[in-house]
Amino acid sequence: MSIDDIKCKIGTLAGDLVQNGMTVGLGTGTTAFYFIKRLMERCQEGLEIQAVASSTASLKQAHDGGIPMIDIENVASIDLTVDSADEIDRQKQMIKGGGGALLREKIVATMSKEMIVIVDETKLSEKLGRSKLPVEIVPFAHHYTKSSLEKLGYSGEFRRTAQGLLFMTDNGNLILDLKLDPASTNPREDHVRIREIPGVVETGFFFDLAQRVIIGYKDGKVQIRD
Ligand code: A5P
Repeated sequence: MSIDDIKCKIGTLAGDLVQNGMTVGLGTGTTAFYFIKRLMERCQEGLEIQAVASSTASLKQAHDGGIPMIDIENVASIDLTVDSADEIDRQKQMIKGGGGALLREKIVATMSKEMIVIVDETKLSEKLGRSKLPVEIVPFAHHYTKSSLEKLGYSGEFRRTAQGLLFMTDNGNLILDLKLDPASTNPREDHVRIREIPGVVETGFFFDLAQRVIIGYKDGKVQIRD
């Protein structure tokens, strides 16, 4: 099975778990795309839900596909959020933000009674740190923020668009992709140390948010970790 077929399979499966009346949080990325696609189909078949998006890209897909979208400012809590990850370990700790939506994704996940994470097997990790760690940083004095992180031993590059411009998040911030070393990475400690720098808004480490994890394998099998 191709990775794209796996993403479609687990996204569809997660879409089938949504129930009438729910307020649903929509993740971002190439896997969440298939979850949103399935919800679009189900809404056309009569499913009644309302949804909030974790990015302008997901908002556009869902809105264009006929999913009733509501303003997050009018939501007290979300019943179920489905999103993917760049890396996830056995304790369900994650690195997210490969698509640059980590801040909104974390807020939406935090507002949710349940978060289901859908990943293909390539995202499974024994020890986080294989992927770069996206860190959202305010544009003001971003070079100084980067050098402050370097002094703490965290180095990386600002993300750029295909045209070579600085990538800007939906919140008007920048993404610094930090290179980690799995051997020396201590996610909770690193998260706190990085967050202490004033220009840092949020890191791509996600702790204690994922409840169920749906894993799709190349041989077509699907595993659910509760
Ligand atoms: C978006 O900012 C990310 O957190 C994504 O959820 C993560 O990068 C996984 O994306 P894919 O499903 O595209 O691999």
